[in-house]
Amino acid sequence: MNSRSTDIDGLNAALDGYLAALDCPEALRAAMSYSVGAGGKRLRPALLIAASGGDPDAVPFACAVELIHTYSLIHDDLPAMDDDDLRRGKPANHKIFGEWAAILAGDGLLNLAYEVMIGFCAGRLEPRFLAAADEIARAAGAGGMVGGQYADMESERVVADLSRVLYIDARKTGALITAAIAAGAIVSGAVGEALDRFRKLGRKLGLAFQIKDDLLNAAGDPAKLGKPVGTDGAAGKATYVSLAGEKQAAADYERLSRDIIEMIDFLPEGHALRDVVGRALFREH
Ligand code: GRG
Repeated sequence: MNSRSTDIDGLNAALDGYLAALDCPEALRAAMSYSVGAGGKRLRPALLIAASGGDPDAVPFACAVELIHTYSLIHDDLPAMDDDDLRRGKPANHKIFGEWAAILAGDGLLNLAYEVMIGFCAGRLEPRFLAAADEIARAAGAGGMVGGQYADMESERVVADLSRVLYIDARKTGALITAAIAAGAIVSGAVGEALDRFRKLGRKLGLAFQIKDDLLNAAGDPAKLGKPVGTDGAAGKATYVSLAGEKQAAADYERLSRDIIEMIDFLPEGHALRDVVGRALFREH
């Protein structure tokens, strides 16, 4: 077993433990556990743990980021939002449990993220842990992911140009990826300019991740992705790929990837973040 699977196994065990410890209706726990356990790349928690240098104190924050990410996917798939039937290769949460249960499962996961972070901080009272929780909370909220999703939903009524698409991508997708990297660095004690370097890396990686998502939606393998492709084009959705064109978007992605590889040069040889960033850039699903 390599260090990567050990990290992810530990993370999955911690997630299972938090879910099992909830004093809640069994059917709600089942709906929450269904989506957390449905697979997924665990990219954000892997980035967080790697950016911390593998600090075990990063695990609760890594779990919180994955819980927030999973809630956002459940809500995003609802008929009132993207109306998707498949997620992570399985039926979307509301397809199994129904709409109101899926809404509450998402709410439960979001709240659990804060219970995990605040519970951990309360037991330690160290400023770096509070700062990591603050980083994640702000990225997940109206100034970050929720605001980005709002602007994205609104785009059905507003003509979106590239600057609007970049605004949406930086918040809807980029904010949580940036916060994952920054929170990991904060746990490891990074402050000031050192922390800023991690944030800049997160912003670039967040944009690259979204462009790759758009490229995969345009021409990826549905079997590998676990969801249909071509949905953005069929819905006439404004994305980086639809506005810049597939060829230009692919070229921009190459350039961004090269910039990111240069940016991670500041990390010591063998630092785990190099590997996780590489995996994020060269993913096929
Ligand atoms: C509902 C508040 C709210 C926000 C939703 C995450 C999100 C915001 C929407 C998902 C729509 C989407 C497909 C965005 C593209 C980028 C993205 C976040 C893809 C999913 O992340 P992955 O590929 O998923 O890391 P896994 O399943 O591997 O964890």
